[in-house]
Amino acid sequence: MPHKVDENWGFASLTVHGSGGIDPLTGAVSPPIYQSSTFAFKNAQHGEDLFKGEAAGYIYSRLGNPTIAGLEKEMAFLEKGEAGLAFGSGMSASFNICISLCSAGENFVSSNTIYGGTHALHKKVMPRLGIEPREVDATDLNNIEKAIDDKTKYIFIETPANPNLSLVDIEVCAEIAHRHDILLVVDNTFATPYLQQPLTLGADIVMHSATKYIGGHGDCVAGLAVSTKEFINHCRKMSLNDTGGVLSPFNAWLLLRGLKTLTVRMDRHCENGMRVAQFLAFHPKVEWVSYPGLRYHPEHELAKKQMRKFGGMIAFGIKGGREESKRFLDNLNLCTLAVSLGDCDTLISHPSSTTHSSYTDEELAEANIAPNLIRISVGIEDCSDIMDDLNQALRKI
Ligand code: LCS
Repeated sequence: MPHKVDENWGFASLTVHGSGGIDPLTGAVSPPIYQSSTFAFKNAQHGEDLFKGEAAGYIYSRLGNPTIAGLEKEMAFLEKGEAGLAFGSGMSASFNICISLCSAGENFVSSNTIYGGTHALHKKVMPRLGIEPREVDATDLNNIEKAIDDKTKYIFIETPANPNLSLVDIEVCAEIAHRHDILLVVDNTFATPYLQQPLTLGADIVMHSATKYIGGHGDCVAGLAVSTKEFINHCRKMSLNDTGGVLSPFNAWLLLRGLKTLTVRMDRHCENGMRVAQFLAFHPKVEWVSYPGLRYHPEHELAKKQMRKFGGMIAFGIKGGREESKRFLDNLNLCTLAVSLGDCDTLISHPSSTTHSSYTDEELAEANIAPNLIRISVGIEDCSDIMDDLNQALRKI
């Protein structure tokens, strides 16, 4: 069934028709879910050849699966990389990337403003494997450069960062990495490939918690990475196949379905995000707002340079203390009080007591995660309803 995808199409066309496209066997427009753990060999020799890598084909779904392969190909396409790799969660992606690049006795340098689970992976898990995490304030790239030594294997950044929406200059960071002959890994979860394509800015590996905007509907946990064929083969064979944190075929299908609407969802998230950020910025009960689209955001110019639009994530602080924040959150109706982000539904949370509770108070201060920081993942509802809900809850403080 011919289905030619032209790489020069616009992003929306690529997400709709992407390389996970029409099934060549049946013409099914929605990709089939190969819900099979194992794949029959034609004969004993075929089994041996597949294991030796001398024949192409599927063996066992921990090692590869056609539905998952469709997703990996499509994601590589959208991130403008050579190959993709799917994982059972974003954390599995982070862990497997790390152990593919570092061995005991080596280190990596990371921004200190990152998802709390990634911070816990760095600080609690990797040292037990003899791998040293060096977390620094990456809003000043001199700190990154100073932390690099001859045992450093890669730099890890999240931009925009969870939860305070600070930005790191990907291009400059890639220059630093390459000057030291090491790799740059970018967590692109907040931006998605529609808003930002780190590989085109010089990064070597891009990763996602696909649980978020890629899936888009809050119905599956998943991770993705895109890089060169060489790195992806290495990560698959030297780490993921043996550690086993793979995605299920059904969840791969959910992500392929999510990708079809990525562009329209992101346009709406961005439009609502900007309006909610402006509304909060002028609200008398709000102390501060961090949204890359606001002119006074410290990295607004950088956001314009490396992002297409500014996204749907906002951090803000309420005047007063923890009690005022709790009263505000407890009075919301439309905005759902929950962790995670990137869903159609507006989700709101207090990171320092939830997603970022792996940080000590000192680490929170160093990472500029304020005690009154509230994070909102602006959904795709009618924006006036989101703002009305925020307004009525703010008025109850
Ligand atoms: N990277 C970023 C930027 C994230 O926000 C998350 C999860 C991960 C990686 C890990 O991905 P997962 O294993 O959950 O798919 N962030 C969450 C958050 O902010 N609230 O709940 C999960």
